[in-house]
Amino acid sequence: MKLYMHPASTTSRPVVQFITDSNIACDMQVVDLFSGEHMKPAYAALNPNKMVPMLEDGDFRLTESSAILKYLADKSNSPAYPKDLKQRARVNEVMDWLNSHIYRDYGYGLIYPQVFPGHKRRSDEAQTATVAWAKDKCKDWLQLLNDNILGHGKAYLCGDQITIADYFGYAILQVGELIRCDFSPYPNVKRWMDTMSKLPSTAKVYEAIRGFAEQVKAQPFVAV
Ligand SMILES: N[C@@H](CCC(=O)N[C@@H](CS)C(=O)NCC(=O)O)C(=O)O
Repeated sequence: MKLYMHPASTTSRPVVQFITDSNIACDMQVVDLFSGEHMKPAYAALNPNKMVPMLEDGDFRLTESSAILKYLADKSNSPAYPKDLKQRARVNEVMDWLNSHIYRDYGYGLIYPQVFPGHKRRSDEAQTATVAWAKDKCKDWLQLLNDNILGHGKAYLCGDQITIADYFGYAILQVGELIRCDFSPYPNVKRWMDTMSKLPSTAKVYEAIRGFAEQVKAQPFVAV
């Protein structure tokens, strides 16, 4: 198998980390997002979305980090994607929640417009309004994550065992390091983030994004 990825890509990181932790045999093919390799015909022919990650397993190609995680977990018979119907449904539920609720406001509303020029809104007014609106929404999502998903002393998002939802969720929440988000008002979120950050694979997989956070550490940002 081959994973087309980039170390600075939020959605590549959970897949790379899961592959690493699960000892899955998979080559890593860096697609250089910074030089626009993903927009060029060679890669666009493989993935018309022109994005990473993309998994190639023989002549089968799969996009969408959430779907790739599920495929790899099933293929490797991983306990991180339980077979029990209800436990599996819970993992799917949390991954959908992360992807469709918090990531939309946190990544695309709060963080990326402040950090990536291509996401910046066209006027100062639109930029300020986008970021302020997203910040309010993120506070609600983080409170829900803290009280509901991670409440009742749960070690991980779906219970006492790590699942692919944790790999996915950590990648999404960790991007907040770029704008120096502070999770201390959400102690369950902070505890879970600390647990995930201490996985042996985290340092290497998150090296590039932490290097980027270092580069922008003097810039003022609106954060939660
Ligand atoms: N929903 C997709 C999102 C993929 C995505 O946004 N990839 C970004 C990197 S994190 C990308 O390739 N961006 C290139 C671009 O937008 O030009 C997934 O979860 O895999």
